[in-house]
Amino acid sequence: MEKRIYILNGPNLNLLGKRQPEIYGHETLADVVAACAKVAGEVPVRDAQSNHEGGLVELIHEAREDGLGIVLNAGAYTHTSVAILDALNTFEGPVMEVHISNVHQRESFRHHSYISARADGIIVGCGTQGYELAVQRILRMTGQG
Ligand code: CA2
Repeated sequence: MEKRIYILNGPNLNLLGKRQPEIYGHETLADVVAACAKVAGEVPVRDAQSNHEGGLVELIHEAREDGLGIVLNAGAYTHTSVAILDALNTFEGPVMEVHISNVHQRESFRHHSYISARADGIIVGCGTQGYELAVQRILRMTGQG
């Protein structure tokens, strides 16, 4: 079965490029996915966004079947969700945690991440380029880049 790189986004990230550009930039989620697909080259990408915690858990379960690796920006669930951490712990490939903003320069409730305990790498504060860097890292970790 051909494996895919999953690019998963959590709540409100469907608004990327449409609100708060001073924090999250001008690129839309579609722009971000297109840039990731370019970096991934021959390796297919599967992108999805959910505003629901259970939706993200189910997408991670899907990745258990054919995921080469997961790039995850869990949005605000990063700071609250043991369920997403538990799901990630059932996935065998590399997991890259991405945050567009530098969460460490923001409110203290954004400084802790449940995802980080499982993530193989964490990219924060690199804007939407962070997703491309994460894809590049998954390719390298899986011997394809
Ligand atoms: O910096 C990030 O990528 C975050 O994961 C974004 C989350 C925030 O809760 C995390 O602490 C850090 C919020 C996503 C909201 O996305 C929007 C995008 C455009 C406009 C409004 C919200």
